Amino acid sequence: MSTEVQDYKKVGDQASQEMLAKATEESVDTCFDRYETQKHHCKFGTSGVCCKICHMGPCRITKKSPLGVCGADEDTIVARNYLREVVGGTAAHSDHGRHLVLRLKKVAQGEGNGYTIKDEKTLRYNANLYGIEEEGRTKEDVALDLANMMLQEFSHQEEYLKTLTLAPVKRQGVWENHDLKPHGIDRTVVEAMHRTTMGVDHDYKSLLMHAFRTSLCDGWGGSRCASIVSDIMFGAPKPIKTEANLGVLKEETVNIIVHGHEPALSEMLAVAVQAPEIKAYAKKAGADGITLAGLCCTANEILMRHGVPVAGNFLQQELAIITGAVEMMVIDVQCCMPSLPKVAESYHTEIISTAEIAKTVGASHIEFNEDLPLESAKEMIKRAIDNFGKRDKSKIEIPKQSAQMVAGFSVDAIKYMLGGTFRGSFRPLNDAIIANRIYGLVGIVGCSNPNCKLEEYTHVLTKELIKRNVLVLKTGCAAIASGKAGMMQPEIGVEQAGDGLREVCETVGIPPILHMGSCVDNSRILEAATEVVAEGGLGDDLAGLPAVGVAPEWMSEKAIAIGCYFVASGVDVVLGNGFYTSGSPNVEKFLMEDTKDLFGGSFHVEEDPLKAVELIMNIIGEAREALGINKKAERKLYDMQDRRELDV
Ligand code: SF4
Ligand code: MSK
Repeated sequence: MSTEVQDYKKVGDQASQEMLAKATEESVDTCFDRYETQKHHCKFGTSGVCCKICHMGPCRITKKSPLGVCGADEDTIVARNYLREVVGGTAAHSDHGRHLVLRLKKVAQGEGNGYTIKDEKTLRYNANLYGIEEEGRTKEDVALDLANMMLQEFSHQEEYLKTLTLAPVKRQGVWENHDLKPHGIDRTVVEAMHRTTMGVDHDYKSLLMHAFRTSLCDGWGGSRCASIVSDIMFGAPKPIKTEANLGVLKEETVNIIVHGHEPALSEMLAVAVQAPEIKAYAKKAGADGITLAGLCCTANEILMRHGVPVAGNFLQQELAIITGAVEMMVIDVQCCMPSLPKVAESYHTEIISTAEIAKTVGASHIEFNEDLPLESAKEMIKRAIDNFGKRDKSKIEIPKQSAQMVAGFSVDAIKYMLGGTFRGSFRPLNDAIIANRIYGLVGIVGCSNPNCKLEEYTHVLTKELIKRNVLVLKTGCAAIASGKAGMMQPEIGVEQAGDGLREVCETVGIPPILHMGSCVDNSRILEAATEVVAEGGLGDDLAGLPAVGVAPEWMSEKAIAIGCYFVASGVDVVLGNGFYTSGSPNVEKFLMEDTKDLFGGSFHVEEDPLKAVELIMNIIGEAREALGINKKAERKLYDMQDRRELDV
């Protein structure tokens, strides 16, 4: 183990600091140690000029050797590598979406085996959006048509992605004009891999345009399908209270952690832990109940629908095991470190992998029985309970820290908060933006990364933005970071918000930081922005809205795909750390500048959170100026008449 990791302050929250100190004492390696041994990164890799696409290479571009064996220059190599990263992210989100759509199809065919259509209203609303006849038809018939339509989103060979038609008309025109509309998701991804293989597409602009085309398959395709179908089968999220940080684990209970991204199994686990026979089984084992908690985006999925507490985000997955109090960690897909079984060796924790496509050496692989999902979930919980007696009590140390939070702001929930059941609408939000009570909207999304002081950027940015009357929308691990820091307790958030934002939040009863879900739920942010445009008064396109996306501490290819679909949708995106593209000034110029002319939004890199705040305020200020709403905030406080009009 590296001896260099002594500065636990590198990790923002105290719970993580305590667990890192414990890990050192117990000689357990974590990603923070491994980062120290890996941090002298290869410059060819970080600048994107290393190519190993064919076996004449690997080729690395330098001043002395400016071309690969085949003649590829730095622009081609950097753009090819970039496109392949976007493909990785798009494929991950979309495959997640596909599994859910296939499950919805089974439910519709009467083979749900415990899964049902929980939210008929959401089903019918979305069927309508996609032009599927729903009136007078059973929910199963409607669901079958919707599932089949969504499956075609993957398989279309000649037609374009249907979901694109949900974007503002002007945006659709931009995509049309730039030939950016993707065909089916599978076709687009396969084509991307073809374009980037040896000897095919060598024009960096053409490669990058396909990166943006591919990303649209993610944000408007696979991710959107995932969010819609999850809402139909598990219920559209509504504001719900829960708690976050390692302190949600309990010494006296059996602790089970679900980790990854797909909600299907964790939904069943959330149901199964409530079963009387399971509770009795835990009692018999000497436990005072069962604590089910989440990590990463599986956590976001079940916290938004069941209030299941969050043990932590991406970089706390190993630290959770180090508490010595986790009986079982159930992993599915994405962001689950292969190191987990190695960490678990020092404790009694069993790591269970559950997805056919995601096996981990050292984990027990128990494929989730789709025919008997509830039984399967109960068996898994019983196995965790059996593990309770194997704890080494001398190794148990659970940090005390946990903070209350409110999550679950789907677009529907926001509409409801703004206007009530019968008048649900974004009008009050648009009016507040026009009146400069709310200066703008910022989506803060993405991961945590040991390459920076954990979560500091996210916290500084969030605090400064709400102070300046910016309404913050959050997803993924960035959302969990704010939850752990207590900023998602509405009272605390409101206290820290600027006057205008506070006034709106207090009037309509929303917090200034809205937890909108998991990584795939970034599609909800696009949906919310589309609602703002449709409501009127703030332009006719997503480009030009006083809105910005930020990925402060991103690490995953998925974050690159997300950034690309925001930019292709016309929204500026600020990154806390840059891409592996510095080896090609042309590629960087295309991503950071040319895209502004093409799409209306572009990437910006700013490593200093306070400078990022200034940058974001300037981008929003320019948008407000162009919209003609850059006037001073109306300082009028709401009177009773206003309140009645906003009655929620
Ligand atoms: Fe080298 Fe060209 Fe092969 Fe890449 S594709 S490894 S640059 S020869
Ligand atoms: S889990 S992709 S670390 S946000 Fe969605 Fe967190 Fe990033 Fe994974």
